[in-house]
Amino acid sequence: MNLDELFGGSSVPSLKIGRHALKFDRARIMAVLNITPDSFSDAGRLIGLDAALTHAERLLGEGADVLDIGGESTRPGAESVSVDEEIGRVVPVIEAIAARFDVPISIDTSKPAVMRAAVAAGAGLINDVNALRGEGALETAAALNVSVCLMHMQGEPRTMQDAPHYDDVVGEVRRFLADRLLACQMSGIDKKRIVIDPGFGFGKSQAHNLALLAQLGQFASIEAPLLVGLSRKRMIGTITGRDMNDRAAGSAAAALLAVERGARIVRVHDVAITRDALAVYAAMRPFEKAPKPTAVRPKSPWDDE
Ligand code: PT1
Repeated sequence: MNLDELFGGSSVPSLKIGRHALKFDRARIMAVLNITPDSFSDAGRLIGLDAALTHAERLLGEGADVLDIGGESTRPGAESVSVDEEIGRVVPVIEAIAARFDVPISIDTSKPAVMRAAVAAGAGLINDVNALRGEGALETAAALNVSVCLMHMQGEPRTMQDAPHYDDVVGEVRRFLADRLLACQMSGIDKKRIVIDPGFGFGKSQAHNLALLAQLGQFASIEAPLLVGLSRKRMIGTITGRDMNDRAAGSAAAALLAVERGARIVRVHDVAITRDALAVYAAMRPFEKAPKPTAVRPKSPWDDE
């Protein structure tokens, strides 16, 4: 037995992101860096780049393990942007971050041309809310030889919250992710490079989101690291009654619940508070005994009729 084995080094799973390895000896924090007109961009782009770099530096100082850079909003009702616009937003930021910081970079996109440009600029993980279902996306990701995050979404961002419907949300999302995982492997993507995500808020009612969170353990049967994005979402606002910029505590609680149920990566805006919440969990973890038996499901105020 070598030192690595003694200390769990070689037995801990990890995810390759470019020249980095994201080690899952604890839950990892993916910090959101949105490059959209309502965030850092401006007509001239220079001030925008500077603001984005300042924010990236802050996220890293607070303990982010990965930066997820996105140039197109995918929140409910969002309109899509052109390929050129998206590349123009994200590539300068990725290049600048890759040049200045030693951090794994993820690109939040569904467009093959953006994937290529972002990877050339320094991204090592493709985070596609469309799970590589778009024209040419799967082939592009496979050819780029990078890691990928496959997310479940019912419908498309502009209309996905109109009337989400499932007979069995957990079963259907799990089946979808298992199918996409297989499709990726058949296209030549190494299974070790694939992450899955149930897609909180993407074509889901409050009850759907809560069922997914409560039963996140069901995704353990898919042998891929689980990523969740709950940060500042409407789901948290509905529970707490708080608006977007006042959801950090609720989001940290949700992230913690997800990690307790098996999530390996949490995609968040509020890195410092999330890191503290996860540190409490990591400190407690070694003292755990056998899992508690599951109680009868109590009634939730978010139950559908
Ligand atoms: C996510 C995610 C993402 N979320 C991954 N990528 C967004 N892998 C962008 C709301 O209900 O969960 N996983 N990229 C942001 N999208 C949303 C969706 C933001 C819903 C807000 C809501 O408020």
